[in-house]
Amino acid sequence: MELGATLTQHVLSQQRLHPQARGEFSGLLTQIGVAAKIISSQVRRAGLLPILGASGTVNTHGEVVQKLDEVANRTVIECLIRSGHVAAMASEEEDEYVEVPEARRGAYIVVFDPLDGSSNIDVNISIGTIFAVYRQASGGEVTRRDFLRPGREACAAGYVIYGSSTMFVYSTGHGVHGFTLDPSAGEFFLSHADIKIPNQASCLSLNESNSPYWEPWVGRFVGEMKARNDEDKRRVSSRHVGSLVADFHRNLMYGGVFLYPGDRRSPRGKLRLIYEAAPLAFIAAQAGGAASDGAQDILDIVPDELHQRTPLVIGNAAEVRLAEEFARGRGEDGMVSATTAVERGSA
Ligand code: P6P
Repeated sequence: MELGATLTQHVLSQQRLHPQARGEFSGLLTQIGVAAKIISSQVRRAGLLPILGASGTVNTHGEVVQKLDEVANRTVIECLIRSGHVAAMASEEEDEYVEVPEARRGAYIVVFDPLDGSSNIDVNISIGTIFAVYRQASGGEVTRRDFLRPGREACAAGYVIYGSSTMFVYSTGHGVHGFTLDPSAGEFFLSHADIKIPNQASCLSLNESNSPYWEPWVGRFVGEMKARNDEDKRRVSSRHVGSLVADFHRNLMYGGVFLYPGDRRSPRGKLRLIYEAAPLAFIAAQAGGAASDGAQDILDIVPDELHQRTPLVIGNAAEVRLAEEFARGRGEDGMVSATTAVERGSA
């Protein structure tokens, strides 16, 4: 059996699709792959190394930082700096963006969550790295505006899932391609070319223990999805890992919709726009799916702060659009829901 192209070979082949490319972009993506391999080796041994468990410190969001978060964060930062193609980067684990020293500075901006789902580290549940790449907007000094960009402006996005195998999934705007790590070769090999989300949304993925806090439309949407299961066939299953990358990847491969809506406890939801929702929205769109905050496409949202949260509905386009219909208060009863009306001040 012929092995698929390696990640580096594939990235170089994609370079031909970008006439202006001079190899910098390819070099940068390859270095993100190197970071993924290093993190994967640490994740695979986490139970054996004294890095399991919390480091005792808390990050900018008041969340206990797991040691593996710190290791993954440092790994990505170092690989990006050494690539020589990055001007600055923003990480979930860094209060402010990190500028690359002048001598090693390149033309790209990278945003990333080094290890999402870290609360699952100690119980051996799949976790992931999420990233997006932008060309620096301003030619001169790096400013916050280089990061406050709509996801539609990204030139690449992707994620790594450390699951039963380690997969690197990315897009440069020409389809979504998945690579599986062969640890014995130390290489990612193309295993899932041109991924498209299946037409049928067979998975419904959200944390239903939040239902006491939901706006009414969320309950109606969930009810609509479950009502598709009738006597002759169960069409929708509830699947929720509680690790965004794992939930997203399963839905991408099997068809499904993931929601983390805003609610009474957290009106803007829990997930981060710049380095979680937007990169996955880029992938979803390239795979024939969609992503929304309930009112607008995630890729069109212009962030106003680095660690901004956003409600998220992501997966099959039809179900994302249906969720938007419910959020606008035109669910099954066609009436504007009380909450929505109050929220919009039209009550
Ligand atoms: P909850 C993991 O901590 C994470 O950031 C995402 O990976 C996941 O989707 C979400 O939080 C789970 O949050 O409130 O359901 O535990």
